[in-house]
Amino acid sequence: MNKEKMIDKKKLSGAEILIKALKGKDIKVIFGYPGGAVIDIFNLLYDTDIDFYLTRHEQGAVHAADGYARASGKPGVCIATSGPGATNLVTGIATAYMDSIPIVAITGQVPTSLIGNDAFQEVDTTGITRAITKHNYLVKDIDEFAQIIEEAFYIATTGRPGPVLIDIPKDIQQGKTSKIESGPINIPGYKPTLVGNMKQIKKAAEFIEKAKKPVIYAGGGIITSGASELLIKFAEKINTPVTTTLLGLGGFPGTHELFLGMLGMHGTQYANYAIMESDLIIAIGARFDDRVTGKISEFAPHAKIIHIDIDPASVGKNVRVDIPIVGDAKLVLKDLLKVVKPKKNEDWLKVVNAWKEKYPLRYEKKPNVVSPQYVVECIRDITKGNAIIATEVGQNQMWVAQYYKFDKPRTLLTSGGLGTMGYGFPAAIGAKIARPELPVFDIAGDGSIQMNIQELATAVTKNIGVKIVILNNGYLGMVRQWQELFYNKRYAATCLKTGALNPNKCKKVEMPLEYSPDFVKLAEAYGATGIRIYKNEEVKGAIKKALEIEGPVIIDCIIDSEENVFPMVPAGASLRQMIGGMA
Ligand SMILES: Cc1ncc(C[n+]2csc(CCOP(=O)(O)OP(=O)(O)O)c2C)c(N)n1
Repeated sequence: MNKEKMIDKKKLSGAEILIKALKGKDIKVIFGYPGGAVIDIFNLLYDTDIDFYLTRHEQGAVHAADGYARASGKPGVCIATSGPGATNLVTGIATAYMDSIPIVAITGQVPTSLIGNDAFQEVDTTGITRAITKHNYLVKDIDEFAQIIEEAFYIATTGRPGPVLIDIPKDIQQGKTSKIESGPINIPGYKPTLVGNMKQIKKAAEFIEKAKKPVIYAGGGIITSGASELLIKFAEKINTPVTTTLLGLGGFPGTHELFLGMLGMHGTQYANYAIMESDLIIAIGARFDDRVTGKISEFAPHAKIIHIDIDPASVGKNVRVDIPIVGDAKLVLKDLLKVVKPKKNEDWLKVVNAWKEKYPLRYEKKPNVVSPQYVVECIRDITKGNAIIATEVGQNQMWVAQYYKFDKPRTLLTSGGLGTMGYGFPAAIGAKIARPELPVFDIAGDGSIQMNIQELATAVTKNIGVKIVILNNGYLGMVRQWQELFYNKRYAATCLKTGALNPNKCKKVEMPLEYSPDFVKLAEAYGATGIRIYKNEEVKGAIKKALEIEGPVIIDCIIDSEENVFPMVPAGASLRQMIGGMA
């Protein structure tokens, strides 16, 4: 027997099997937080060359794993202890689930003999996460463990990707087995369809040929499947305008002449008009979310719909579909390109381009404050788009979507489906670790950034040079905007300034001393750099200075308290009913 076989015959503990499997999968980075129920795993991690990042909150760990996965295309791995460690992962797992991000979350669990006994730090982790994971496992038999890890990574990364959780009781981590290798994967009922049905694809090509006003509507699936290049070829071959969802941004170049920008609630007027006039929508890797469709019964009233998606459950779920095609976006586009005839669409493009000219995205530069849209434009100009931008949730996120022209896939990290405040900063940390050569920004609101601000300690101790740009309006801005427009300016519970028990006071306080916290001092308290700016003339200098500093920097931009995101389709209205577009 040769030496390798001898080692294979050896018995390993559950914790050893896990580490061996992670190394075998070339996992280089893990984010997490320790505790008694995972101490055996940490004890072994200590001796490996896997880079472990100790975040300051488990939510930070799971978002960082998510940001790492979005930026790199590889699965993100995070680890937490049982009970409160596991529950702190929940928001991040749900965030990844909604946006189809491959994550493997590892949690410790009390020993099998105590499960169900309300043991110390026991929660039913698989029960809690069942609805927000693509799949989850409670390891009950150490002999099955190696196979479970293999399956978990397979499920997380294939088909429509998503988070998978493995809950590992302490006795499984400590027990020993000689079954340390996984076998071939055969999961009954899980066989993702990758290649689209050729008959349907040919039918789609016929529809495209006949269409007079086609629009391509692309989602995050384009980025997941690596189909961006093919999408450009496809759009150019049939000369069809392209609009994307929030998660699809970067899947088609933001500077391309066929690009219409994002559609939906805060989409461009021209993208929404194009959809409403269209006679054929070619949806690729998008799921017709309500933020996109507006009032569903009035969505695209004249259009036939071709829907290409890897997840059969998504096809036809929200809208009626004329040609469903289940398959991987890249493979389907490849086949479609073979059969579709070139097309000019001159008349239609004339109409669309006229809308583009008549209703551009526009904003006003006000004196004595920083314009948030201008900040976004400056970051794009200075980095020439060679950067990764994470966002938080709210107005900050929508200004990024509108004004940063994403040219490349995997350069925007944002919580689309769940809309998780606090996502951006830890995700930016994960992205900077995945792509250290690129500048990474988290564009934030003053509300959202406070949800995971503790990760500044992670960034400072590991010298992760993420630049946080706070668009500081002293409000939970997006909610305040809804209150202004639809609730008669009753700013209930959205003012973040000091002395604001009476909401009306919020309007009167002077900037910036009444803001709490002082983000510059806060940066300094963590050992980072803080810069505050009050005027547009200071924006470029601050961004350049932040980029020159190696470590993490906060730029606190004082913006107009009542700046709004326009245009806007009110919730539940039709895409035609856009308000605030400055014609
Ligand atoms: C965890 C979480 N809690 C609450 C919300 C609801 N919500 C959406 S946007 C928003 C306001 C965000 O304010 P801020 O971070 O200051 O950003 P701004 O809109 O001002 O740019 C809130 C409270 C959410 N999306 N996520």
